[in-house]
Amino acid sequence: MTVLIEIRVPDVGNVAEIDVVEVLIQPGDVVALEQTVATLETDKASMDLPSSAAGTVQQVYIKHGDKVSEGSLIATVLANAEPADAASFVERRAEPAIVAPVEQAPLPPVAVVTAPATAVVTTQSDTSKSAHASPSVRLFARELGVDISKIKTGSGRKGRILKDDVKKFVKKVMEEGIVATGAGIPSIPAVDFSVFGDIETQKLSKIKRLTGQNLSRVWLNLPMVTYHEEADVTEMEAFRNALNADKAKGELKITGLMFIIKALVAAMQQFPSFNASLSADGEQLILKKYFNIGVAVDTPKGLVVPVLRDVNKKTVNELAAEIAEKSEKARQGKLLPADMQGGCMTISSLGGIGGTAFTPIVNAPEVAILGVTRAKMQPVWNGKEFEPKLMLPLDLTYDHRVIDGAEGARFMATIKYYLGDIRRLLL
Ligand code: CAO
Repeated sequence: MTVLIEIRVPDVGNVAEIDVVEVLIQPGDVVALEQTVATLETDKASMDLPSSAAGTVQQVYIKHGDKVSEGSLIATVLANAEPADAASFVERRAEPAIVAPVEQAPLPPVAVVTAPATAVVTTQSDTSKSAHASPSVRLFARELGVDISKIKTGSGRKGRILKDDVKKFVKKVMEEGIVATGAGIPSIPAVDFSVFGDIETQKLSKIKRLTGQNLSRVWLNLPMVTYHEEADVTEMEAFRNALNADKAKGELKITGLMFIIKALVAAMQQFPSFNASLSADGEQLILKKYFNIGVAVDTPKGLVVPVLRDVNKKTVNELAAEIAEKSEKARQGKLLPADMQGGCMTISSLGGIGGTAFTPIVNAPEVAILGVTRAKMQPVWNGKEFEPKLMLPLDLTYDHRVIDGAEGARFMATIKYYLGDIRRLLL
């Protein structure tokens, strides 16, 4: 037999007006016996109102901010009961129940019973040492391992801490944990720098904050190795200068980067594990059949990585045009999220600025990144004499879970081979 049980405010002493500070159920919810359905508060006490029946909530008669008093109807719960129990419920019925008819498909006979709830009451003097929160919220915080006293103020009336405040606190700690402390790694202590001299505080740009989170995540998750090499680009540079000399004034110039991208893709075609990503569980390698290359672009607001698609199908001139267009868009902050997705490997070129070597961080879930610094003329021994050669420093960082050292070295040797004579890219 099904019975409709009313949950009412129990005797809480001579209090005329009790505030409803939180309603934790809605029609259709399944509640367990003793599960908290609402939190009520008087000037002196806070109380969790438990459900006096297990079943499905039919109707809720209160909302946050309402005022109730002893006997006020809180909700009705449709519960299954043995006939004997139902009879005793009906006998226990204390007052005429004012319940809206239950509108639903034909059901077994419904008996309406009133089962006064026994509220769990906490006086505020009991909790004066701790935070302003109801017992159910305290319990919820304890279950999550949250020290509720760390939540300074809540969003409820008079700064009461609500369940949502606990959830927000956990979310914040998790996010900060990833950035600041990683997996239980001690955080860097806060220092009051103003003690040592004048300071100014600037908010980090959104790009820097997001990049920072991503880089910290990669740093903590990937075992990375960086391998350094130098490629002889003397002939490539001569060819590039000849190409640019042929270009009309104002026409887009070719930089070494376009050839480096081409050489990188040729190497990826020979070493498929560089054009891959690990599955989330780390058990499988997902091999990609397309060749999209991300190019790190320095912008006033921080680093962004537009992706050049299907690089294997594009000419050097097409790549030059696309890099010019996308880096300009990046610097104007006009890149769309889709422009930065789908990369297979990234190139970070600092060659226009300088440098001899650096250790770029893999743009996971990619498995490797190629760093480039400034080419410079060097005397290179050819077995008989020193020859002046333009040497380009390259830095390959890879995820050691996917790529082993020998493979990394062979991959780099392949890039070097193509850059040494870019005609080989035609073969
Ligand atoms: N060696 C010597 N000269 C180089 C060079 C290298 N490795 N790379 C570029 N140059 C030269 C170019 O030939 C060009 O010379 P000219 O003006 O005489 O033609 C000049 O430096 C400027 O090049 P550029 O940087 O404008 O062009 P690019 O195609 O090489 O690079 C881009 C384009 C978008 C990658 C670059 O502008 C950029 O933003 N780089 C910064 C990337 C970055 O911040 N990486 C760090 C990420 S942290 O991991």
